Amino acid sequence: MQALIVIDIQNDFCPGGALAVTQGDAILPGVNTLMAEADHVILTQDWHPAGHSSFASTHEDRAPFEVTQMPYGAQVLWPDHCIQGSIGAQFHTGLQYDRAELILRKGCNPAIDSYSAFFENDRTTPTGLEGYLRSRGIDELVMVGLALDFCVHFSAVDAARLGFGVTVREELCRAIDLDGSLAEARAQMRAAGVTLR
Ligand code: VGL
Ligand code: ZN
Repeated sequence: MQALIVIDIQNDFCPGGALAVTQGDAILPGVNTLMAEADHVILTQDWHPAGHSSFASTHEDRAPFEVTQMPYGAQVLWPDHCIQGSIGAQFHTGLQYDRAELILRKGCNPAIDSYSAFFENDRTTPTGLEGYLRSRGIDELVMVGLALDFCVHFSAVDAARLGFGVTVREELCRAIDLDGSLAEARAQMRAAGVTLR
């Protein structure tokens, strides 16, 4: 059984948003078509408390897009984005997601970021999505959304490692591309057995 996972198509990741991904909104028509056709649709929503540890503004003398060391490893520091309840955290108004069966919110723990829909950035704390999918007999995943080199990348690699069949539809994703992060993401997805098409 297959499910479509639509990752973080929220105002803050679209043009005009706090962490805008170039052409992030250009994927909307194609994603809407895929959602209309999919057997099962799951959405993820980046959902941070104010003052989240992944925000540069939370740390003294730190600028957005710098990398810092957290107890769980390296972490990019981001502009404040997707704050719980804010307009920026809402899904883009052009996203037609009535058919979504599950909306998974992630990044809620103030101390740990969560790019992946499966694990927080310590790579061990589960979100519960694996159990949800397995208990519903879903073993094949198609992923689309934002950003290809962060949340789509980590979700795809984790899903493949957990044994799901994973296809990332690259033309229905857009990337941040920070210091070669897109090339790195592609290499790691391929190495994990993710199908890119
Ligand atoms: C994301 C950076 C920070 C994403 C989320 O959705 O790719 N990127 N938070
Ligand atoms: Zn975030």
